[in-house]
Amino acid sequence: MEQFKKKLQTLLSEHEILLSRRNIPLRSCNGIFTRYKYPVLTAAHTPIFWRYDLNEQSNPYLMERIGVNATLNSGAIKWNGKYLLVVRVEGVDRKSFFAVAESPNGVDNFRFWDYPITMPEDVLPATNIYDMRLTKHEDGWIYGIFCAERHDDKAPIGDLSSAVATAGIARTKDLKNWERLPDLKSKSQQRNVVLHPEFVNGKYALYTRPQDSFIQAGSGFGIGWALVDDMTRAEIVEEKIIDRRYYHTIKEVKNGEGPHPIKTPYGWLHLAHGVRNCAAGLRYVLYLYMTALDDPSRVIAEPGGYFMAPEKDERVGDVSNVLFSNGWIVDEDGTVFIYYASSDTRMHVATSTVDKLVDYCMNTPSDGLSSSASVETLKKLIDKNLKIQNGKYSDLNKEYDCVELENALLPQFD
Ligand code: M1P
Repeated sequence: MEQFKKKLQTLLSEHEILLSRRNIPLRSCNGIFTRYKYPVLTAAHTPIFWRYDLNEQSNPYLMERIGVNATLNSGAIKWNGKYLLVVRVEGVDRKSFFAVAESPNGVDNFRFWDYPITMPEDVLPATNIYDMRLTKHEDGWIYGIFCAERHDDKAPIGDLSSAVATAGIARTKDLKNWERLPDLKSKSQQRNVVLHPEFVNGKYALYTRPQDSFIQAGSGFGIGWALVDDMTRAEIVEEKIIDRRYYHTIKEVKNGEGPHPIKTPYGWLHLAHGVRNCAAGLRYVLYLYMTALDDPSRVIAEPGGYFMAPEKDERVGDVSNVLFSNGWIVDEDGTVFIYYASSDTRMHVATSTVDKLVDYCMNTPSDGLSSSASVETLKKLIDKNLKIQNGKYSDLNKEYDCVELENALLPQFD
């Protein structure tokens, strides 16, 4: 009895230390965003009372009964002054479900609500649901659009891997009680479907990702756009591609919209993921683009290359070399909290501001789609900079004691 209680005390204390740990901003390497030292959520952050049976009679060894494998791809929303993530929690049984975790400041102290979300089924129950995008729409509802995955019953007998992806749709007013609406009707499979927060020409607007099969985007060619009359029976009748994929780019194999775009005075700011193939497998990175305020389907800025890519520990996990984001929050003061998962395993935050991200989009050269174009772009910046550096800043390097500077900076790279 005493031993059980002691063990439980240790478990609870260690968990509390993890949950209440302060996060530490790391020195920004590129001036665009700030990463943080610790992930904001890992499998170990899930409540002890989800994983252990706390009854000494039925669990005398105090062993874990329901294991959690990962906490990843989370939708995000600011709600009653708190930073909320609708987390994709993946059990050791490979099933994902949604659960809300809440933080007072957006960068640490995330705690799960007591119960996961009970998501009602569509007419055809799904085997797995994941990657919710949250949209507080101007119609007054908060919508959650997510991937609903089912076995492909047309697959040859014995093929238990082929699946079909559709966009599941649900809505809520309190993030606790969810009304399930029929899955999005579409000619192709769909994943990474996101609802735009405003009506466009009096209709609901969806960012889509048509795909040839469960994995391959193929002839889909990129992030799509479709207008829908009614979210209670959403159907894609016409779909156009607004953010195309190109050969030998970071989004050559596939791409997908992240969270819904942020409205700025200069246009809609979008966060997306791009995928390319290499000898090590698929590599997922994050990129930004902007579209016009009067037409959110018209691209107005397309900075070349990635905005964020996996670094250090982020590179390794269940599906290595992956950054994926489907949630961000913008504060009244313009701070942007970017929530991203690394390698399908854990959740992180990075912070920036709307102004910086817009500046990044507007002033980062676009991808010229060839090595020679990249060199020409680079030469232009070098020409401009050498004039400045050799002019009014010609004495800069000499003014610093390099050893002293290095010593001052080193601890921050920890
Ligand atoms: O494993 C990486 C990601 O793979 C898929 O992304 P996409 O929809 O672009 O193919 C998704 O299963 C996503 O959940 C996962 O993180």
